[in-house]
Amino acid sequence: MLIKFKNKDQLKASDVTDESVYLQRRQLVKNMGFLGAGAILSSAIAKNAQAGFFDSAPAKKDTVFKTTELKFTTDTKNQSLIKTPENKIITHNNFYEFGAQKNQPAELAQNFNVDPWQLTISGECEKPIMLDYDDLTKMFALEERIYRLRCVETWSMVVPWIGFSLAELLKKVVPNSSAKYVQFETLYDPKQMPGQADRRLGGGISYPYVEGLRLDEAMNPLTLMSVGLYGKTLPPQNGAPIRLVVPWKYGFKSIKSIVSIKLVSKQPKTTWQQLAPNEYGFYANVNPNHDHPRWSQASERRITSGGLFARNRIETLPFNGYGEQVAHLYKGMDLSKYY
Ligand SMILES: Nc1nc2c(c(=O)[nH]1)N[C@H]1C(S)=C(S)[C@@H](COP(=O)(O)O)O[C@H]1N2
Ligand SMILES: [Mo]
Repeated sequence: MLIKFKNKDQLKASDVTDESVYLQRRQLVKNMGFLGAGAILSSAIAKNAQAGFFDSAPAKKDTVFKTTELKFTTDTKNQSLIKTPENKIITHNNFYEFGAQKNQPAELAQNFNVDPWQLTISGECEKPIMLDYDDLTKMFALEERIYRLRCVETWSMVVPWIGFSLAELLKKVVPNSSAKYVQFETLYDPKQMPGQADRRLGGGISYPYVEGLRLDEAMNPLTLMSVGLYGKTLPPQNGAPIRLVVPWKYGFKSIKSIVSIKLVSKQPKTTWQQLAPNEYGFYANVNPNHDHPRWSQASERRITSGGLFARNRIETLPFNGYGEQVAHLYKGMDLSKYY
């Protein structure tokens, strides 16, 4: 799937290079008759498989979902980041509702129906509201935010998200003085989400997927409600029609396909914390100095335009490089206790 740019001014040299190199490589592999060659893929998988997580190759089939172009203001601050090619962002996913392997969401989410959609914002607030599908992209001015995404499994990407600050949405409902945390919930619909109907496919998670933030984390200007990427509405595998993006935390905090946002007084339960509390905490701030019990978090593999065997090991940064904007939120806290 090629990127269609609305406006030539938005086309940067880095976009052209990344995308065309990747497409050329794919074409080359196709010509050589290698695409889908099990031997090559499975050795790559064996190399990358880590501690029960399956890091498989991009999906082989071209994607078929419908997206529409969005109007947004371009991110001028983060243009120096090298973006992960769109094709990798939309085929290498964690979305266990559509299968626990990296290539499954892109295949199994293609018929996911996101219109109509209802997102309720309720709980400890003065003016609870319900947004429908059109509100998600029309109620707020959309901006592009080019953010690093660091998965707890040690791979990372750079994604040009489109969206609006969660703070904008929360200001609309006017949180009251009892609101201390925000709880998020993904759609529960086993008819549409095969991982919710089949425990093995869904990685043994009890659904719906739930997440949470402290209110001050939720109000931080970096915290994004994303409705698109690479200039278009989100593909289903990336969390259509609306998902959270918290760039200084491990990827699992960035909950997808949200139907409920609730202001609450107590720290909410989160899916991964319930599954393995010694491995995944409530805070989950990216921290190279606090290892996962089963692997180091000191470095990461950045997914770029390179091939399956590309060596893109880089150092992981505290708060994923966003310390200047968010470290103050955790002043005086022992980050190895509140991991
Ligand atoms: N509902 C839901 N949200 C989810 C997940 C999931 O399995 N279900 N996976 C999380 C994890 S582990 C990561 S790394 C990111 C991946 O986002 P991406 O596929 O858009 O890169 O989504 C997060 N949000
Ligand atoms: Mo993740």
